[in-house]
Amino acid sequence: MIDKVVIANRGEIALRILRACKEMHIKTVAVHSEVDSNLLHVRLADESICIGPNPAAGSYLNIPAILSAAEISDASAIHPGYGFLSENADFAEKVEQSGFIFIGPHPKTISLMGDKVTAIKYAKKIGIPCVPGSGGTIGEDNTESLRIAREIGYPVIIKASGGGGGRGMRVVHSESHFLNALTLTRGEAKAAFNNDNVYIEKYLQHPRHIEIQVLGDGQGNAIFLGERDCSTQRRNQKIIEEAPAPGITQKQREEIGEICVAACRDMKYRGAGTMEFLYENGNFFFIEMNTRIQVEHPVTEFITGIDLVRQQMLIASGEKLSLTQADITIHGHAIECRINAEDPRNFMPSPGQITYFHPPGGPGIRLDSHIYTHYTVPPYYDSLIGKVIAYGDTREIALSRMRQALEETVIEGIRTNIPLHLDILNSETFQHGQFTIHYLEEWLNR
Ligand code: MV4
Repeated sequence: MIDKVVIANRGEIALRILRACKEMHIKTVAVHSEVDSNLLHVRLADESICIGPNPAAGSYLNIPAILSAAEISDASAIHPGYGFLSENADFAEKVEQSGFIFIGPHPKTISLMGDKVTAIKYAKKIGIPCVPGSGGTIGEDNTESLRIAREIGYPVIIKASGGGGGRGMRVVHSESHFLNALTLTRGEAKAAFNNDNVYIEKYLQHPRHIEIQVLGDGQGNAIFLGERDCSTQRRNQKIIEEAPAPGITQKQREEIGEICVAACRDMKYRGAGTMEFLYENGNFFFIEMNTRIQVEHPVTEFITGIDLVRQQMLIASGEKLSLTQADITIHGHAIECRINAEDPRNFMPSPGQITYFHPPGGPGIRLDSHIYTHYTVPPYYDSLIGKVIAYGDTREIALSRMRQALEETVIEGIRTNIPLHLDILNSETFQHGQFTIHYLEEWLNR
């Protein structure tokens, strides 16, 4: 069993990982930037090491500094959390070459899924339903590219193979705009990802974003833990997620889940992962796979009763999956609201000192947050300061508990998006679970 873990992250997820380690009697090493010495998990960790200055490039993305910290503290494993180095294959490889366990998939799996074209090619080969499209990189021959786009049928979307998560994409509504859009997307892809490979898909106009949670042990055993609906987003930043996805039947869940599991068995997937789909008119279309623990993992933990971070640790220790698919049953409904330090009207970041904090509580409420009274939210990182997760037997009860939890929460000194969440929860479209990925932006425009 792993005996000491370096937590190579910050904020709420670093605290989440620390709590799992404590529960499992695993020692913890917090590595942090200068400003982050006051983070809750840094205070609670067995050891802490300042690895660099505040900009992430010098600290949370500083591979040599993190490896040195692991060496100095004689740790056995490194947990990357989400964001930062969590899906960096080069980092994972260096972690393993330095003799540590990377708590995540094999570096080759990260590379395979990190390149969207290789991920889609793999998905197609194994029988995962994909969006109709080029199925591969578009070449330099414009006549041929125009032919492919026409065959797919407009509107199409041009995506960068090195992108993902909404970066490096452009929608094209008619042939007259196609070649210009292709040139622009290629140029941006080259600049942002140093990779000008692009591919084309049919643009789905009203999809929902539904993702399947999987666990694999790297030895060919795998299970799925239901789905999450993450459609409520603005500019590719999710703000509310829920599980199960409203309207998805047990039959649909099992069908898509078993396809995902077959893929995980085939690639000997190791760790926690998520297959992302667009869902439209009753059909699932694979778009990408995330090879990390995700921000929204608690909704899945609520409806399955499985601790996903604990499972990550067990798998990384080399244990076979002790869970079988028969152990996974879905009970009730869970909703997560991401609490951001930002202005609820114009979405500007709102860092600064929290002068007073009162957390929510009560039946079915979970708070994953590192904040406390007098904590100062630094301006250097993303604005997520916590997540309120509400559970209930039904979606209505979960929603009602969420509303009450948000009303109980007091955060003074900075602005938060709690008022926005309350407005969304009170909207009829949200209450009926009848939303697409465009719902929030359209609602904000009105
Ligand atoms: C799409 C799409 C429509 N059709 N692909 C954006 C994030 C990245 N993961 C994929 N994205 C999209 N791909 C096709 N063929 C619409 C989006 C999209 C989106 C997807 C999920 C969640 C939010 C989104 C917001 C805007 C666009």
